[in-house]
Amino acid sequence: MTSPVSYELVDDIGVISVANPPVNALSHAVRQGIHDALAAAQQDASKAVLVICEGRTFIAGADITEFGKPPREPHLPDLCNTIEASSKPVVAAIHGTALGGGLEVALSCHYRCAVPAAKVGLPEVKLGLLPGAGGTQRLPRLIGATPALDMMTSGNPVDAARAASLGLIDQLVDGDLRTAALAWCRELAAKDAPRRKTSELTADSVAEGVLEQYRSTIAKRARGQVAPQKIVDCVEASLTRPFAEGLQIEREKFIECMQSPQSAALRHMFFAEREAAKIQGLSKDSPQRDVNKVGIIGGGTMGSGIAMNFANAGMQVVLLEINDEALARGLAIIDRNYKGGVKRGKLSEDQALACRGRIAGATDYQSLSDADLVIEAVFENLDLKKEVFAKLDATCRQGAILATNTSYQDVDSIAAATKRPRDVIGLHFFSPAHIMKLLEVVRASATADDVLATCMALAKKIRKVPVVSGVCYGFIGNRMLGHYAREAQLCVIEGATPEQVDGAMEDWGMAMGPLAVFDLAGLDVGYKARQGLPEAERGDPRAYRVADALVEMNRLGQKTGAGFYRYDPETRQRSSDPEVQALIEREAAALGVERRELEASEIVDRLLFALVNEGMNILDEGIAQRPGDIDVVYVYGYGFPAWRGGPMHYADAVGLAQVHERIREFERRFGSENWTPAPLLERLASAGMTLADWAKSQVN
Ligand code: 3H9
Repeated sequence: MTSPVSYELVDDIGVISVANPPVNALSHAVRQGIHDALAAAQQDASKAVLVICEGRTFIAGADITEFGKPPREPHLPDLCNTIEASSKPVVAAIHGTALGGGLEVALSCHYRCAVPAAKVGLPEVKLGLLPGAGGTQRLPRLIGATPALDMMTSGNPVDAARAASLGLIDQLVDGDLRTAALAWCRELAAKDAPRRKTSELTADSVAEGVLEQYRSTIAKRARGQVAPQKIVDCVEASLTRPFAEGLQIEREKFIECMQSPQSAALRHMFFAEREAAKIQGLSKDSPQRDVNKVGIIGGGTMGSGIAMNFANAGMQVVLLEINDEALARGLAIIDRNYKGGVKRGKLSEDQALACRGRIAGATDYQSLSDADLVIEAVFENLDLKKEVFAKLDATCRQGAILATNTSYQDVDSIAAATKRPRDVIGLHFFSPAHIMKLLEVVRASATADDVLATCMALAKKIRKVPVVSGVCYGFIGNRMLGHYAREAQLCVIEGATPEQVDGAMEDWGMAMGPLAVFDLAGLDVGYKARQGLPEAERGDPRAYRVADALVEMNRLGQKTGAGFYRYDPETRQRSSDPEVQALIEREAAALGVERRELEASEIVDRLLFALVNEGMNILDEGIAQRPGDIDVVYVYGYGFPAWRGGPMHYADAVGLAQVHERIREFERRFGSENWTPAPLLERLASAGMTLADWAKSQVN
């Protein structure tokens, strides 16, 4: 087998070239190749050694697919030490992204240059890990503990200019990287430049209390997560211990992280997100349609947010409203959002102006006649949506993609309102649409393959994470949420306070408890959705008694200052409300429910296993392509903690037999109407299989 690493002498410079597409990950073969090339360079006539990569990027890190497999020598930390110990100066030439182990390789080199468009970072924390090849020891020594902590605990890369200002990059080079890097190597060799070993530097000490400050900020920002705290421990070692000892500490903590369920969950999410972009039965290079001009119907909070996504990606947008007044309101929301973005430093004033300039307003359907994609974002009413689609059918050019942003409605019936159902698709954005990453792409029964492929590619262009869903009430996310919401509210009726329910879920890791989320979204949203359904399809009526009563009292949530909680008008801080507690007790008494104490563990299991059970049905019905897709929906759309890996990964981590047993117990206690184990769960639990095994068996 040919090595992904080649070595050649170019005049008197030894050039180690890595070619391991797509991202030059440090597989065993790459580590071995660099190791062998470096050994050759020690023996030949080279005066300096250059490490450079082919393809789109410098080394983007350790090969994540090798994690969990038996480790093979040369190990990366040893390879980094070998690079640093080279008898000849070693220069890293960076383009694309030098990430994780890739940056650790560069940190072990004696000099680093980069193209201005390059980015460098240590993103291990996003995989529940810490830099494990000397990064925690070398980076603080090179650039100081504070910027190193910022980079490592956030995992966010910095651009080349910032890296240069930090002293992480020595030279920014214009033009061809290889040519410039070779010239620099010759220059260094000619002046017999020293081999600068990062490990021999002393990290500047930090002011007292700085590390503690990081620990307490991280405890809030990365609540429940282990890796970022261990990164602070390692940086502390870099300040107080000799390099070799620090390396040892890093190794121990890296292994602890690697074996942790948190890292398993985050690594699962890394691959699940990428897998979700792939559509079963559709090849990677399926034909796509051109989309340059996008029409949005409805300038409410949702439509305005959706419009911004496309304008931000450089596309022309027309926002359509029913009259000038409504249009002015929609455009004002957009102006406000852009202003907010500038204030928060998300984009510059010029960028905001340019994006805003791409959004035009209109009140006449004719202005959508040349749009390539139209997204309807009007009220959640099936008849109204059908009316809109009939108009679009009459107005839009042939070949235009017609999308609905419905959260619940039947996309097949919406498509049937047109004579071109092949062009109709669901694009379900999440609020606030210009910020939330998730996009459910709803494939209706007639949706053409090229329409689906176009929308998946577009999602990436507008920086969303797309997940394909089949047609059903609520699609993947909201259909499951119905069951989670039911249990949250039944727990309240049975005896828990809203604070106990939300507190249990937030302590477990959810970004926000369910009742606080309903208050944020507006209790009228669920109310209206329920009213639109026949009574038999509204679910357990006991669950919604309190929410319905709150809406009827005009307590709609945050927007009216009160819902399940009361909200401070200034800070939006929630506080409990005795009036709500009295209402809950009245409703429980009216239902004949004898209230009791509920343990946090019961609340957590009921809410999460309600999600899992419905997720199993969704998989069995083929609504979601794979368990990982459901996890992506929940992590990116519903505040599910990534370090728990999404509900389906969590079920695997708990053990499907145990989940099944607990659901059976709930069935005995609470009745089979809400708690019947999903057939897929029954099958997998009795076969002793995991969902991950099942997903693999479905592909083969
Ligand atoms: C580490 O380094 C630990 C060390 O400190 C210590 C070790 C001892 N490995 O994202 P894309 C695949 S931890 C294996 O769509 P983009 C990816 O699955 C690592 N595979 O491209 C996908 O495969 P497919 C620290 C990887 O252009 C394909 O490459 N490094 C890896 O949007 C394309 O990926 C990181 O965490 C990998 N490391 O973004 C960096 N990376 O086509 C992780 C990617 O089959 N990677 N693949 O679906 C990234 O952030 C992005 O991939 C990157 C490119 C920005 C590089």
